[in-house]
Amino acid sequence: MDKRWYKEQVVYQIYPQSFCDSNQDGIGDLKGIQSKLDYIQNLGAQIIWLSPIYLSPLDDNGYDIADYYQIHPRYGTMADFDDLVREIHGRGMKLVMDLVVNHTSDEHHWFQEAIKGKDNSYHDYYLWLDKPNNWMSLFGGKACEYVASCDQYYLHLFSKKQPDLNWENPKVREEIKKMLHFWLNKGVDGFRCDVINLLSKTPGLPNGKASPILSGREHYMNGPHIHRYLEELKMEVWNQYDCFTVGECVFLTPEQALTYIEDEKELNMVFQFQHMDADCYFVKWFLRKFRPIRLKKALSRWQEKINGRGWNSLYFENHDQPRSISRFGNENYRFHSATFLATYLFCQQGTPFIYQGQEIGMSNAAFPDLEQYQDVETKRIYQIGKKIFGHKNMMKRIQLKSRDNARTPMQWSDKEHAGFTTGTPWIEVNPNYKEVNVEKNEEDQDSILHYYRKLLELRKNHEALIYGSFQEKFAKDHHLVCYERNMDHESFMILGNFSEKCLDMEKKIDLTPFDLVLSNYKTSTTLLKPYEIRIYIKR
Ligand code: TEU
Ligand code: CA
Repeated sequence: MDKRWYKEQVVYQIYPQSFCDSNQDGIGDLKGIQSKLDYIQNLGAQIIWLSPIYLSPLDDNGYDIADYYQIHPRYGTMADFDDLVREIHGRGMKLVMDLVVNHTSDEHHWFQEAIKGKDNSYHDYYLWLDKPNNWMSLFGGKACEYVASCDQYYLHLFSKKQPDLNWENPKVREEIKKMLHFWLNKGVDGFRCDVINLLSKTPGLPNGKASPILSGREHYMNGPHIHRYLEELKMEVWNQYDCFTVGECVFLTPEQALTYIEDEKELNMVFQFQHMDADCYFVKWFLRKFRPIRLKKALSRWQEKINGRGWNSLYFENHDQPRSISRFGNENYRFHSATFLATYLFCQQGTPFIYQGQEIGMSNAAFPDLEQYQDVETKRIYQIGKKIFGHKNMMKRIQLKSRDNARTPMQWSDKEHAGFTTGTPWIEVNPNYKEVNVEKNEEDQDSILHYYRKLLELRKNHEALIYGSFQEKFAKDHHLVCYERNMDHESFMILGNFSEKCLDMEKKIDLTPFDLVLSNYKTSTTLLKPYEIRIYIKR
């Protein structure tokens, strides 16, 4: 197993517009981020990933890019960006940017040219159909849209303001490589590659199998030329830098993952989604009751399949997912379920990803009114879903699953708007900010934040927790979590109770050969209390 910095370090994801507002216009910005670098460093994270900050009409909060070379003025200037990179590197930290190249904004000048007519030189930068096909958008509804000036339809797997790029066109690939060099030469240390397994589409964009779950998906998930494109990026760009890549890959199995990450051949690691199905069927809006065993099974499968052949990413939260306490834990056990989840996940083999606010136990805002939501996906799904399920039922789904649950402002203090801004925040603050905030976490030695620091420090100081092998015990147990991390002469055991009921393990495990290293309860008996978790080391 090659030892690499991005395997040993911890990533902290920032959603820039919701992190910290330095000029009180209600929107987080680069100077705000700069003012919080101490905080991130003290947490024990060394890599910062920024969600998109490029020029954009913000239909999808920046995942719709209008110019890859410009910073959106609401976040600051290119000089602010260069400053931020310098500060980050000055601390020995790294910066990872979001790379969104499956699509651009419809306001990108390539697309503005492309719609002028079939003979325009940018026309085939995008994907066109003479007749619509049956593909469905990941945001709901049809995936193609008519353009009168061309008498054609363009493909958009996401919103109609996000036309898909034509990766078959070598000119598109040249443009992307040029842009990557631009950011890498500025000192950026890597990329989180948005929906990277969707780049390649079956030529001709034929109809797919009709399915309630995304008709057409067999024509663009891990499509025919995806590996050729990624090899090209790797050979012609990434290999020339000490650069880190994590590819977001929707609906990926571990077997498929290995085709991208075995021996890091194309990407260093992927974000997979299988453990995100622990409370839904395949598509997030089709709810089912959360069961810990489903989460356990999915995570363990990835550990076992990837172990020794590639490297995992470890995440429960990001800007697209509801908060993990509300979803997999229990808000009534905020401290214990938050620390349980962190320990259970981050002691596995892979790179830990923390999403802003996770380290202080932020939970779902679950806004009751549709008007409180800003997300394009939420609004679109509501329109489609209310015809089938009705208003009340749709609102229930949205409260549990809307991406805005993760996008409310970072809760810094109990001051107005949680200390995020003194202006009017672009989205409402979670009303629980008086209880749940950084300041309170700092003051309380027994807070979630302090626990995170101890946990990350422990991982940093023990190679077995980073590179050690993974062996699960009690795999079929619905509530007991137990696994070992072994390496050379060091061996750890993680033991926890994934439930609200006490769990007796006296007859299950002999703890005599172990020493306790870290735990989220003050006393340890043979009874595991609600969401109790312990890290043991073998003597
Ligand atoms: O998300 C890809 C994706 O398929 C889902 O996570 C999506 O956000 C949604 O939850 C499906 O129900 C990436 C970005 O992370 C997301 O923010 C963007 O909206 C999307 O790509 C398009 O760029
Ligand atoms: Ca601002």
